[in-house]
This record gives sequence, structure tokens and C-alpha cells, in this order.
Amino acid sequence: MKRNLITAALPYANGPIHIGHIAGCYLPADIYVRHLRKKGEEVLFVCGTDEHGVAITMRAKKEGITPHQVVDKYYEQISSSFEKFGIRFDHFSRTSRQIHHETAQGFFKTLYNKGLFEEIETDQYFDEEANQFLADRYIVGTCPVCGNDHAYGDQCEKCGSALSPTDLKNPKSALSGSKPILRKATNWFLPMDKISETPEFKEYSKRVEHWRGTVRGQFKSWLAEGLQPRAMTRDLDWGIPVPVDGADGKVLYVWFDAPIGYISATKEYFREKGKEEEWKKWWQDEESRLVHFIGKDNIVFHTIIFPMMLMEHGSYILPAEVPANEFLNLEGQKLSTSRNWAVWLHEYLEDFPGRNDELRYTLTSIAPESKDSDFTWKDYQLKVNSELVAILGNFVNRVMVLCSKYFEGTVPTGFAHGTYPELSAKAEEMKQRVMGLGANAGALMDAFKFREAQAEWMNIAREGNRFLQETEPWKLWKTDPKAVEGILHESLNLCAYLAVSGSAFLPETSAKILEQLNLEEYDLVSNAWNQLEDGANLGKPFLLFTQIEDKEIEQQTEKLKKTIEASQQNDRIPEPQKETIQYDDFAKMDIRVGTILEAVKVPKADKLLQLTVDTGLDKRTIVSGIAEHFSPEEIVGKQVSVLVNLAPRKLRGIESQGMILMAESEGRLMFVKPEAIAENGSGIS
Ligand code: B3M
Ligand code: ZN
Repeated sequence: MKRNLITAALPYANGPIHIGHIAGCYLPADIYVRHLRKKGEEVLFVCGTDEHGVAITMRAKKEGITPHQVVDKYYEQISSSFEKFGIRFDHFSRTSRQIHHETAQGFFKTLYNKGLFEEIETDQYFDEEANQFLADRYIVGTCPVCGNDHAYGDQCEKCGSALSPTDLKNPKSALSGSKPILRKATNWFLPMDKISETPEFKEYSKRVEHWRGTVRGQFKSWLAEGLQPRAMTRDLDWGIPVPVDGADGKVLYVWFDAPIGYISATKEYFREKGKEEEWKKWWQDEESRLVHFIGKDNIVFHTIIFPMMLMEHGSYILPAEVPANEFLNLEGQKLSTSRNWAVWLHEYLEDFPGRNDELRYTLTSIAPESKDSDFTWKDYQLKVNSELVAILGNFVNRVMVLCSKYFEGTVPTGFAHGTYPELSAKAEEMKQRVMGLGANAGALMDAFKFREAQAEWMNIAREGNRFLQETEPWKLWKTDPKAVEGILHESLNLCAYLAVSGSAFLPETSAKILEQLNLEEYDLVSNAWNQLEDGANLGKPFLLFTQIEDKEIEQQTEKLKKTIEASQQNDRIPEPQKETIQYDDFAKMDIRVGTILEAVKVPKADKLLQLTVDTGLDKRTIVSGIAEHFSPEEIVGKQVSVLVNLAPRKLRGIESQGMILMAESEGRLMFVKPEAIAENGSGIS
């Protein structure tokens, strides 16, 4: 029996989980794990939150709380949404736990004692006001490539250039706003250049040849560009202290400690079971197979840096597979936590209770396995309604309802040998096709092709519908009930087969099918046929899925629209000042206080209201483009400021004699008016 150690990237405890994370690694990992378990393989599935690094301290600063509060808050939220969504880790840990600090420090110590690290002194930006060294992300300045003044020390988010802090023009500390100085600091570097030349690394590189093209491609391009030593310690105060003398004020680089988190999680899992030494079997025995599920931005760390750490430490196994996914976009745009452009898992769970499998299905059907893909709410609705409801749900329900109607909810008897040769042959063909699809799906899952695997599996339900369509048991019932027994018997077999072969993709649906069949998954052999007992009682039929209504989708797209509007406001740069005018130019304008007496919508013009305004001079008509902001009723009686000597002009055939002054802020319009009631006609100057 094979032993599989499966890891999914440790999410930063700096924000909630969104569908991009799910599609990127947690869902494929969960499917794979369920698939292996069903095959009877030994599996351990570990994960946990990544609680160090600048990702955390930045968030703390933004939310005005401590890094401790940040990680506690998001650990709770992340672990609970995984739990509710049914990502079934054996163990979910945190890198802030003692066991992890000890494990990571011990690991560092071992490499240090072996003399592996190079001690290198470099110039680092230091903030004298805040009295600390600055992580790359804490330095802001002008991008040398595109001129954006909000580029970070590691990257310009506007033009995408990778930068180092000293590339920035006019660098400023994001902590205090002061100009940082360069100060020398010594850190311990992993000599990646040298390790890449070792026979161990060369031997390891061979296995990468068999990995996914996108992963292999990144691996090779890193090597081709030439690896540089990389600092494994940082001058920061949030993280795991570097366990050597003279390293005060330094912590382990977050990418050094985070992958060790997989090891600590394994240790913790077995410690809790009272099997202190058992973790070694998983990490240090060549019979174990280590598989890392990650997103594409983590490839270098999992295919180069962590394996180098493991091989230099010695006695550890190296990854057997790293099926990294590309990115999922949302409605055509890159997902972004900071811009709030995401479908958050905890919100999905609230907005669509009991619909976990609908999201699993959609995300797997667009899994970004070989290239980036796009999630849209319309597509989600389409997949649920036209595939889950119309194909899968419909088939199972038809079979269950017919059995309930004709056979009082029991399993009808199959075709007796030699009877109904034509129908039996049809059933046999259907069964062969179904078993073929099931076998394909299994092989595709072994090859980490979950998207195609699920599509093959869905074809099994299509076979079911076709079988019913071709045999039409509802037409035969009056004349030949025995034939109907055989047809429905085989259809129930197909339902059972669907349930077992699909439980890795849609675990809740699979359980619902089995409930209707009155079976448990472990009663069934995964790729066998005819496991139902003639005459056995079935459960009550119920629908597996219901339609997603247009209004549910509209609510979601509205939510996203609000996000765009809000972010456009945040990014808004004030209009530049207009050219200078003379006092006389200003004095020409006659602005008066007036009161709106009447307001009506201008027919066929969404934006316009026709107002009658008392200007103190007269009662005149003014057409104003405010109809999207105010209803006529709410503005009648309001005082306003009116530019009364503006030349009249016709709008939609109505002559407008003047203009109402408005202020605009964050997309909202407000009347500009005296702060207390003034007499109409009072001058404004
Ligand atoms: N915390 C980075 C990320 O979320 C990360 C992964 C660690 S895996 C060891 O992209
Ligand atoms: Zn730039």
C-alpha cells in the first residue's frame, strides 16, 4: 500500500480565503486525497496558517491591531471556512505554535552547524525614526520603470516590474514616512547557486521532467537565469528568532519557516495521537510520496528552495509531485485581496447555504490547471442549472421517482438471464460505457487532471439519461412491467456507480444519492456494478440540486459592482486646478440663493429633472442632470445656489434658465447651499 503525504499551501493568516485560493490548491488537493483514500491508499493531508512575514505585519498596520490579533482572527476564520466547505485536512496547524518554532529553529540549527549558510553583509534600508530595518514591502518610492510614486521595494504593482529597494527613486519608509538610510546588516544566505550544482540536486531535477509543463517551465527558467544566494534570515521583529549567537533582532525568513510548517503539522498530528515518532515515517522513509498542492506564485519555493533545504539537511524525502495551478480570475480581472476583488469563501457559504458542491463543481470545471481561467457568476449559474440540475439531478430523480411509483420504493429485479435480449444488450452497452468513463476519470485524477476527470464523470450521468430516453420505461409500464423492472434495476446501478465514482468531486451530493439508495459508501466497491440487492428498500426521493435564480446572480454581480465603484473612488486623483482667472471673470457670475418649488422627471431622459426655482427675481425653469441622485419628491422645498445669469439653453426641448451648483464626492451629488435658511435672491460672492 502506498503512503501519500499531501500538503496544501499554508494560507497567510492575513485575510479570508477566496475562490482563487480554493481553485488554486485546496480543492484539487481535497479531491486528490479523497480519490486516494477511496483507492485504499494511506494518506495524510496537512495544512495550517502561515503566520509570519510582512504579509501579517502590513495587515496589522492597516487594521490598527497587533500582528498577534491579526493571526488569531484569521486563523479562526480560515480554519472554520475550510471546515464548513468540506476541505478535509487530517490536521490544520499554525506556524505560531511552539512546536513549529522549535522545529524550524532546529532545522536552521542543523544547516547552520553543517556550515551551509554564507554570512553576507549587505546594505539594508533602516528607518531611524521607527528604529528598525525595513522589509522590502515597507519601502515606497518612485518606480524607475514607469514613474509610479507608489511602487514597493520588491515590486511596482502598476507596471509589474520586480524591484529591489535600492532601485526606487525617493525611497520613503512606509512606517514613519521618513527617508530611510542604508545600514549594513549581516544575514545568513542559502547558497542556491552552489547547491544547484550538486549531484543530489541534479538527480532531483530529473523528476521535475515529469511534472506539469507550467511547473517544469518555471523550474527551468529559474535555473537558466542562474540562481543567487538568498537570505534565510531577516532584520525584522515579527517571526521566529534566529537561534544562533549574535542574531539578536533577526528572524527566520518567512519562506524558510513556512514550508517547515508542513513538517511541524505532521509532528503535531502524531503527538496529539500519542505517537511522538510516527511523523518520521511520513517524512523520512523512501516509501512515502510527498505531494505539494500550491498556486503558481509559490513554485520556486516548493520546487527549488524547500527541496534544497531538505536535501542539505539530509534524511528527508523530496517532493514526488508539485501540481501547481495557474491563477483563477474573477469576471475577467485578477483576484485581489487588497482591492476586495474576490468571492470570499465565508460569504459564499452564507449566501449559498447547502451549496458547497455547486461551487466545487464549477471551480473544478474551470480549474486553472494549464492556464489562467475565469470565474463568472453567469457561468456558475449556467453550470449549476444546465449540468447539475438538468443532467445529474434530473437523472437520479427520474430513477428514484419511477422506483417509488412503480415498485413502492424498493429495488426492482434485474433482467433474468436470456430474457429481453435487446434491452439487456442495451443495458450491457451502457454499463460498458459507464465503466469506461469511470476508469478514465480515475486515471485522469491519478495524473492530476481533475478538470477532465470531472467532465468524464459527468458523462456517466449523461449515459444514464440516454439509457432512460432510449428505453422509455414510462411507456412500457402498462404493457410490460417486467421489462421496466430490469431497466430501473440497471438505472439504480448507475446511480450507485455515480455516487461512488463521484464522491471525490462532490462528496455531499454523493452522500445524498447514497441516502436515497439507502446505502453507505463503504458498502460499495468503487468500480463494481450491480451492488444493490433485489427487493431492498430505497430511501425517499428528493432533489439533489435546485436552480440558481437570476436574482441570486444579480445580487452577486451587484456586490462586485460596488467593489469597483469603491475602488475607483479610492484611486481617484483630484482634478488638477484650472487655469488662473482674474477677479473680474469671477465677478461676472451672478449666483443667488433660490428654492426649488417643483420638480418633475423629464420624459425619456434618465438623468434630467425639470425644476421650477424661486430665485427671488422670478420663478424660472431650470433643467438639471441630477435625476439619478434625487427623486423629485425629496428635493422640493430645498434651498439651492443658482447661477442665474447663465445664457439659457435648450435641453430636450425645454429651455433651462440657469444652473444649480452641486458638490460631488465619491460619486454622490450634494446641493451647495447656505448653512441656514436665507432669503431667496440673496447674492453669493
Ligand atoms: N503563505 C504564500 C501564499 O499564500 C504562502 C504559502 C506558504 S506554503 C509553505 O501565497
Ligand atoms: Zn512601475
